[in-house]
Amino acid sequence: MEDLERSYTDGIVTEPVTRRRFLHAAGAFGALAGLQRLRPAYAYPANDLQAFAGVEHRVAGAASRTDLVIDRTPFGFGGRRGIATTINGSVPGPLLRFREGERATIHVTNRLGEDTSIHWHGLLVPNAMDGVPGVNFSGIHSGQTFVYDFPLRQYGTYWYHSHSGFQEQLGHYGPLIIDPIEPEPFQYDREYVVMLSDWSFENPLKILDNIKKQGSYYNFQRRTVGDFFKDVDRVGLRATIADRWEWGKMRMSPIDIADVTGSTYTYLLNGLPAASNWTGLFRPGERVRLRFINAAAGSYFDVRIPGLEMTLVQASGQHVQPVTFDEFRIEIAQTFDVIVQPTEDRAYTIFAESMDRSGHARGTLAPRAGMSAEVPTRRPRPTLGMMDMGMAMGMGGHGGMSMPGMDMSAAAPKSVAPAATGHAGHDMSSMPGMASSPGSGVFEGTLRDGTIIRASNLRAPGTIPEPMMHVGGKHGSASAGTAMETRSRLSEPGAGLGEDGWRVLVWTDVKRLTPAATFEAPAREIELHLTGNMERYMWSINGIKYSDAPDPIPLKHGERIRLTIVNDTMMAHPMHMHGVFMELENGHGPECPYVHTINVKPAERVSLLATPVDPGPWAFHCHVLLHMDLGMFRVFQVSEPDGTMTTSEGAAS
Ligand SMILES: [Cu+2]
Repeated sequence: MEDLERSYTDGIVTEPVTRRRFLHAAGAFGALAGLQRLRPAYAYPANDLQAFAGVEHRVAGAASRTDLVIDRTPFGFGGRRGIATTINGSVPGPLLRFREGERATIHVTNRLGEDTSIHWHGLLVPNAMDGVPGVNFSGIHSGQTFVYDFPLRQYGTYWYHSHSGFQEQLGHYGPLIIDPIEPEPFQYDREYVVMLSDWSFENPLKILDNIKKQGSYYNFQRRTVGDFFKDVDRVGLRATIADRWEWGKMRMSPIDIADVTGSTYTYLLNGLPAASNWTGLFRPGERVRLRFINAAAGSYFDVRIPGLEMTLVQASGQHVQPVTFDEFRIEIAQTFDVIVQPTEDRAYTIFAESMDRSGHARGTLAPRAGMSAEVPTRRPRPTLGMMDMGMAMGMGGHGGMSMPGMDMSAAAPKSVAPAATGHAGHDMSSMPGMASSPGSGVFEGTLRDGTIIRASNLRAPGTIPEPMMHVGGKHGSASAGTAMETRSRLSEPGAGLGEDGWRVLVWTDVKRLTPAATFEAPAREIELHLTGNMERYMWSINGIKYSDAPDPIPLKHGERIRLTIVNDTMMAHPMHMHGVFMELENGHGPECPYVHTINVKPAERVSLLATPVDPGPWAFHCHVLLHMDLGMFRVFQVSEPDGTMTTSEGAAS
């Protein structure tokens, strides 16, 4: 990926400053004023209830020209400053607000001194407008203005971000809302965008360098001898030793929850660190819509608002049947719209812990500005179990110490090795063909990049994939610790969640509001394996990183496909498909929800249905920025209606 070549020269400036020096600098350098200026309107702590009622936050008007300028701007907090990659001078960028059915015309001017781009995450746009350099266009060169112009074919909460280098990590992201033509099936009195992200004063290149040298560089929370004896007390010596031995063999650690952590990240809510306490105002009894967006480069957040239950009304921007819970994990690049109804005349904390518990973002809902509520203490770091290694079928749970080596034959489907087909790279001829197992299709072959294709699938559309054994095919040296068994984990809240006695949102709870009128079975199944090696910090798909992948994966215009994503690693990967909504097969048939991004847990097998119609090459990748950068990325090429393949090339003006 050419645009991901390292092009940073100045990057981030980190300079610890004393208070005196900081105040001195503030006069000359404008640091304090800069901080104020950096914040977009919707991120200001509220002091006027009226000003925060709904659509006043609109920056871009529908059907009118929107201008965005990408530049570098000083950014900082807590006495530290750096240089952010900003959109119209702010982090996050301005809220873009349009109306469904209208047209967006957005002029993007690049003042960075290096190429940039904007991708409209989750929007169904013509291929040339999708904004991925090297896939859809050549990028926006410095000094140039590129005009994005596309019809708005959907409603909902989305966001936008750079697809160039590490600009997204440096602040190049913002929220995007498309108001629906039809009235929404739920009511609310006011609304706020709650955009979560992660910021580091370290240059992203330095972060990558550190982590490549040592996979656990940012993981200071290593297990100790004390932990060992605690585990012995809990599960016994034999199980503890067996567990440690298995982890060692996998060259993984059970605390590899996140590869970049709060030891370098500061977690932000609407561009503000926890101490700044972003505040959204309400009048007691009002229904408040919170549009949560996870714009982090590498962090999942577990979100709760103690004292308030939340009702999900949209996921990935699309209406869902209301489901009520106390906590949710927001996947990287996902959006969840929830409604809360605070009735008391008091403040409530919006608490967003990072998944690995190394830090948190925080904001407040309050009847008056300047109020705050108790901020919960972070829970202990979760540990992965053998299930996350694909080793403990039907045993144990999260954070548990399941004994490996159990008999897997009872539940394992019989595998039938297919005839070996043309396949470069690693040997997949012993991959389970599964022709005889229920719920899977007839093996058709593997593409040169290792993607498995099956025809005439037998499993009913919308059903959950069955557990599968991973036989042979370890995806080469770029992959370590290939999961032995993969299965659906959509009903699980995820590592570190679900043990606090409160309700946690899981994907099997989510159903689309209106069932699909037609819900056809897929004609073909395409199976991709997420692969990697944490110790060497290599990430790939089917054991092949993007730069070595031979061809795009071909899709036919209008064909119904099942995309099966198998996570053979022990880290979670939020996978994002450009250009098409996917229907997550979570057991609800025609009520399966639409998603643009789906998290795939360790050792999980997730399947989605899709009917791509917009021709051209579309990116498909992990939304952990470093994983994408290092090769967990593919291109799907959708044919023209007449079956021909064309490459779309946008041109900078
Ligand atoms: Cu990933």
